[in-house]
Amino acid sequence: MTIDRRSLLSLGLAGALAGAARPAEAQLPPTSPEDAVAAQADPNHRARADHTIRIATGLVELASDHIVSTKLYNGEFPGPLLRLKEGERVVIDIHNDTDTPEQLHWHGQAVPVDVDGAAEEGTPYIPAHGMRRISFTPGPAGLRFYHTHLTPGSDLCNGQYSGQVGTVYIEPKREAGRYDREIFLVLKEFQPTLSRGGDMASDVLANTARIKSLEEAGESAMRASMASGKPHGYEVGYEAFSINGRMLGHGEPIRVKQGERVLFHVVNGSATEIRSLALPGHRFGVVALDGNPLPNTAEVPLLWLGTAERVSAIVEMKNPGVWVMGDLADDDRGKGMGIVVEYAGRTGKPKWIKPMHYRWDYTIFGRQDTAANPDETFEMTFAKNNAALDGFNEWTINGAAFSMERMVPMFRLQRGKRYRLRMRNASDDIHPVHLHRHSFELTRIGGKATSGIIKDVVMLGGYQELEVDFAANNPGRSLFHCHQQLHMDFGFMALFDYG
Ligand SMILES: [Cu+2]
Repeated sequence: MTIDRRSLLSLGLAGALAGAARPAEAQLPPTSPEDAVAAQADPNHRARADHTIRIATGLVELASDHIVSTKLYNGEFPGPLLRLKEGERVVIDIHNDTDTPEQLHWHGQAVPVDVDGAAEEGTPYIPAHGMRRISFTPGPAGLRFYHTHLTPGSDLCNGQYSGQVGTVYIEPKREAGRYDREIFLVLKEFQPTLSRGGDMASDVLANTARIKSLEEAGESAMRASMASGKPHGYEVGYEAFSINGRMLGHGEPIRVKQGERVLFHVVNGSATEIRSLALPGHRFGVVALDGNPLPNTAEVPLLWLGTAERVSAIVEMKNPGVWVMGDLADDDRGKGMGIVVEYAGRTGKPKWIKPMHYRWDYTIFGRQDTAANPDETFEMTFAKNNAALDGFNEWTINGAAFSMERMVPMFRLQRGKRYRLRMRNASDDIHPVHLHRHSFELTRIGGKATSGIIKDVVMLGGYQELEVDFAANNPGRSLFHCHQQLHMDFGFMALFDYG
């Protein structure tokens, strides 16, 4: 999806997206005083939705000879780009044409529990062959996204293994950085399969210092499991990789002109994978992480994104040619993880040059000072029980695996207070951890203090520590979880709650 902003605006993007709006098929009662006021102020307000999303099985043409069948939003991959305005209430109809109940999660937005899209928090399901009308006030501004929020477990046809991912852009009052046009890229794999042990990228994060006690705990648990005859727990791999639903070389190239400043909004829509992205001969001027402007807009040679992370970066087009913008991993790029960038007037075979290895360091985008002390700090230790659940790894937070049967909040908060999460990873996996309905500030990574970086997903390295702060300003249940689908589904979740 190459978006030329001016031409889309002239075509009326909002109109195009709302084109599917129809009279309501089901009227839900107002769910909040705000809703009631909106309904009274404008009786027509609830007659039409601003956007309609339909969940149904459809086809994605990754290449002309490679077509997959999976669950999609509005029959497309990615789902429609929803441009919302910060603070302007929207009404959205979500139809579920499948045989199973669904959840649609508004990732990165501070919305109420009844619309957030997580059953664990209490959001009602979108019933099979039914619909839900929801309404919320978008925010905070910036690059967000929406995706399904189920726990498919071993069922690799469902949850985020499917094609249920779409981008949200909430227009900020002020755009970060000067640019000529913007392009949205959704990185996504298809056709998942289970394997024993994996090849998950591990040399991703800059801080390589490991915490001795975490390493000893993790390694001794693993040794004991191996000694008892257990194989490695299952991991997921993929047959096909794509950007915006097309394998490398099988979609339209991104056509650029020399001297253009292109703002790329990159979403990692993967269920399980950490992704990299490089454009040979060019650098990325990172202006936002997870949609939020940064204290420092540093230039980097390539991007690393954990599952569900977003990076917005400006690339100055000053190296004419035909290039492959793609993943560092030759296997994944070979199976489609890339897109061609073509300068005007240039032809020929797209060129890939392997970049120098580069490790991701969040702190270069932050301030080098120490955040103010929080009101309270919660310690969280993450651990793996190798192959403990029918061959799948079980994941625990402070010794407990999450269970849908006994959904007791692990952390009770008080509204208005500021909390610190001190996360300790007693496993060698990288965990992209996520907190629903709140943004957090990175305050310490690998022993290094930082401030000013606001995110909703952050990668925690193997046997490392990380601290984030957040304000309890959006009451109700909020789900905290690892965004790696296999980790989340097999225990790596906890609930926060406050009134
Ligand atoms: Cu994880």
